[in-house]
Amino acid sequence: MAVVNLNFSSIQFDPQHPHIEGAVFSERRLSDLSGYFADEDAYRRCLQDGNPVLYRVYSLEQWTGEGDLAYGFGVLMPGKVGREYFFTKGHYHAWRPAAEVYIGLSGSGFMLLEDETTHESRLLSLTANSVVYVPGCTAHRTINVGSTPLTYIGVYPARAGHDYGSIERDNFRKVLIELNGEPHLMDRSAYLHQLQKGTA
Ligand code: PAN
Ligand code: ZN
Repeated sequence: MAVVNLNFSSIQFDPQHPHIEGAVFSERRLSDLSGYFADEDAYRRCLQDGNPVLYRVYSLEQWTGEGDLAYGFGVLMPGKVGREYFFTKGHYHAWRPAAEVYIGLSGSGFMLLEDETTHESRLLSLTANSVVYVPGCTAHRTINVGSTPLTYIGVYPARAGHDYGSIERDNFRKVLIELNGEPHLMDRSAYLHQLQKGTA
């Protein structure tokens, strides 16, 4: 286990199991994301098969001064609900101007971004040795399209906070599904329509 001096810290970690002293640990299982996946029948079937851990987050948020930063390690498991890849809940920052930098450590995935005002979407690659800049006022979700855990670090202003409510209510306008073995981004409404018609 890594030891952290809260003010001057240099930590070494295992990306798959970044247990870090002082980090706040949270774990989301499939049941915590009820209503998030488009294919509700597939969601129910997955739940009946068990309630797998979708992701774990280890957050270091003990700095509270103006100008301070916080950061978190994410470990997002591989898998799908129906054709939709496992993802994080996604959120806006409570303090909307707060941007965030994501650094990919291992695995293969994407970040889905959505501008709060224009609703413009962006799908950006998040893999080992990649960096994604998430501007303020932008909802962000991490998606694992690989067969191994997707691990990453997110660095954000200490005062950013997390606002989950809007995404919980409205979700993202796009879904990332597997089509012919490849990730395919499409409108949620179109995918829901296909599911209703049974052509998905
Ligand atoms: C990340 C996220 C992490 C988990 O550290 O908190 O990827 O995603 P959810 O918070 O959406 O469940 C971050 O963006 N922090 O701001
Ligand atoms: Zn964030």
